[in-house]
Amino acid sequence: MSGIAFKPTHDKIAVMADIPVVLSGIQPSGGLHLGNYLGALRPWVLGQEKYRNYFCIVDLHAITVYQDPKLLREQTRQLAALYIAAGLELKHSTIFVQSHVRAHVELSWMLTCITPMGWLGRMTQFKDKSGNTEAESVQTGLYIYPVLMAADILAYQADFVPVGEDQRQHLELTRDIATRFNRVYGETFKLPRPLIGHIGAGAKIMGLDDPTKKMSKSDTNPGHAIRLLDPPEQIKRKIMRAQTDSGSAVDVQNAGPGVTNLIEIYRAVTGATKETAWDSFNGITYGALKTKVADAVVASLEPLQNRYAELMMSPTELDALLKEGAGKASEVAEKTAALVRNRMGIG
Ligand code: ATP
Ligand code: LTN
Repeated sequence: MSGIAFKPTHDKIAVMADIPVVLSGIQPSGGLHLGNYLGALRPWVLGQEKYRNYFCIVDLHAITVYQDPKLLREQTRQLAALYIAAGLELKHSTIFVQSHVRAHVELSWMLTCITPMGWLGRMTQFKDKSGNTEAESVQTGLYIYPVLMAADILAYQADFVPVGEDQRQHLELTRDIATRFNRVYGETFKLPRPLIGHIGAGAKIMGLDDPTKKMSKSDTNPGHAIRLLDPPEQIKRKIMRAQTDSGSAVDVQNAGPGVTNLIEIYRAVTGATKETAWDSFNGITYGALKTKVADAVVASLEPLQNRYAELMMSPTELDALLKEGAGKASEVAEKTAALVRNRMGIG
């Protein structure tokens, strides 16, 4: 292993006040899928030069549902490698693990104290994840999860938060919490704005097995999601089995959710314009469409997969860069926590 991948260091990030700040995160709760890549990771990479970026691995969010401790540790490091393999560069982006920066938890508690329960009960992700579980036994962490997310964002006074469509409601809540804090304790937080569907993003990629449901990490059906580290043959097999509409050829005027999802995936991975992609597929068989989509997905993931394999050969260096990232992030988050303590009369 040459170590070349680690040459840039966080030190080179330009700390200039006039550059907008971006923060986002992904949970190390399982194998990342194409939706995570197209909705979040790739737009982060494509936009990174324009912003001062903080990208965290949100392990404290992951434990809102049970995670095997050993696996969680492994997945955390794997996600760091994926961030870099996808093209995040340490000269533009600070990469760190959420739990390494203690200020997130402290801020989260302080913000919990001004957040009404009614706001949290309305979150659709909470309703989906708590599902049919009796209120008596739903873990409280799942319920207050969005306040921790607000703390992640507000700790860095982020201007923008690039996420997939499913996170829009959490972003609105973050703005509500910040607004309430500012009103009660005086102007403290910037109001962050979501960046959804920007720079070639696929803001909502649907499941291959059921194109009416968003592609999701925690779905256990093997035909549901294209995982970023799936071998090419597996990706092809999954796409060839993807659910399409009735009929056998693409009719762009009447495309159903399955065909639409496949064409949108193609568009997102190739960067083709809407017109070009849709026009070029009109009238072709579903089999031919799937072959083209599968080839495009495999080609777009190949560099990431190669780089990931290389990075995972150097776990010590990965850990070192996460430590360095946490140091940089802490400097900023601690300042915000100190300001909030001061505003609230603590310490
Ligand atoms: P889980 O199923 O465990 O809730 P997830 O697949 O929703 O996981 P997250 O870690 O919650 O993944 O999300 C990471 C990022 O990926 C977020 O910005 C989220 O909006 C985005 N994302 C998740 N699923 C999709 C999707 N199907 N299409 C586009 N973006 C997505
Ligand atoms: N809630 C998000 C993950 C997340 C996040 C964040 C995203 C936690 N903290 C801060 C953006 C900014 C999710 O479930 N995808």
